Amino acid sequence: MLRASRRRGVGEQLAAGESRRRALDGALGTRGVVRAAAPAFPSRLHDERIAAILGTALGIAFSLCFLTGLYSHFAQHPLDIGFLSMPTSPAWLYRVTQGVHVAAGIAAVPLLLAKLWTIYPLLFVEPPVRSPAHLVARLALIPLVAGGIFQLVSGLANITGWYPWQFSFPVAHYWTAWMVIGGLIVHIGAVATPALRGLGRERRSRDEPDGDGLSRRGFLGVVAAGVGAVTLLTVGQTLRPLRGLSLLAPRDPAVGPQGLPVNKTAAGAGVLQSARRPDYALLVEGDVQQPLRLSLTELQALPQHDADLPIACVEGWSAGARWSGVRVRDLLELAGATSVSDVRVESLQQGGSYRASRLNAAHAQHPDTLLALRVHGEELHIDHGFPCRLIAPNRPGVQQTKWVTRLEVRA
Ligand SMILES: Nc1nc2c(c(=O)[nH]1)N[C@H]1C(S)=C(S)[C@@H](COP(=O)(O)O)O[C@H]1N2
Ligand SMILES: [Mo]
Repeated sequence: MLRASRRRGVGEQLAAGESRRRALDGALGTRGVVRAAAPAFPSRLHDERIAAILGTALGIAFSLCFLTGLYSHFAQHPLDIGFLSMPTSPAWLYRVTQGVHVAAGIAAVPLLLAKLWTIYPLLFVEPPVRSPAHLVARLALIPLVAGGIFQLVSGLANITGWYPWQFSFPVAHYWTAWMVIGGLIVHIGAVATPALRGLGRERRSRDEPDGDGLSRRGFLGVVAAGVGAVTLLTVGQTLRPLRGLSLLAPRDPAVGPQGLPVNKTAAGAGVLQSARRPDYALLVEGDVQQPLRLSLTELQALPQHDADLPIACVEGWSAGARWSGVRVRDLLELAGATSVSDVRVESLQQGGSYRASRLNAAHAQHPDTLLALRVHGEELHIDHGFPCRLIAPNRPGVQQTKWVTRLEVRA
């Protein structure tokens, strides 16, 4: 389908080869370099303009992934220096940034495949290295391409809950992101000139002699349709109105007990028994004047407040809900915590990375930061954190700790 040669005379083919060679010469700053390689790659789609358009789209997708990913990283590993500490509003911020992160990563898959196909003839340029600058540009492709493929493959595996590897996904995903972005910056420096030329060049499709296979515009159309399709078929996991279309998404935001997805179940966390024990108690301890030990009945007797807040998982799904329960700040006040720099929130769950989380001062004092006892007017399902779970504005799902049993206050 992508083959440009037809039953043509030898002379014609040579002539066509000659013009394609010129086109490839221009592609990506390889002027004069691909001469030897060009005739082996006859498709007119190995083209500077296509490479530039796909490269721009991919650069945007990777940059969105990087920035939203950094935000997610620092939301989970806060620096807490002045303005860098995580804000409590807007409450939906993390939901949007992480939705964009995963959607941009998914959209990058067809873009990357198309881009690699467009430029792969450049792997065979002669000589392979022309100058020190060219060597650096080519070496930068290793972190960019290998790292980019790793990010997309491991990210997709992560959102589908598939962990076939031994390494820690967040750590590997974070450090590889820096490699990719480093490679991307060098790459942009190396290809800026030909890319701008490619983008600025007039569309030549009209004077192009008729060939077989896809036109440039047709090829870009197929790629755009692919990007649109994977986006529409997955983004419903966070954009509720598109839920019905969301055939490829790993999560349906409305499927689960009480109409909410569950990430870790009570059975998976090993709390089926401990969460239902009649002697369950919530402890409020640490830098407080009056440590508290509250039974579930006592928690239920405290003033209850509502908050409409989303669960926004790092995996890119999110779902809004109406929670009600006790304000964390009321508990802090009750315990006589006069100054609070942070609060460690601990679960009944014994092991696992997400058995505890931390509230910064702003989150701890926010009126919507609740130890929720109910959702949508019902007692919490055990998989959603019964007897009580943390819910607070603008936090990654991993920090909305379930089956909470202890708050440790630090002054
Ligand atoms: N104790 C505990 N709390 C936890 C988790 C966990 O593994 N253990 N998973 C978190 C994650 S990753 C998410 S996305 C939310 C999901 O909440 P839900 O299962 O009620 O939808 O719970 C969070 N709370
Ligand atoms: Mo999550």
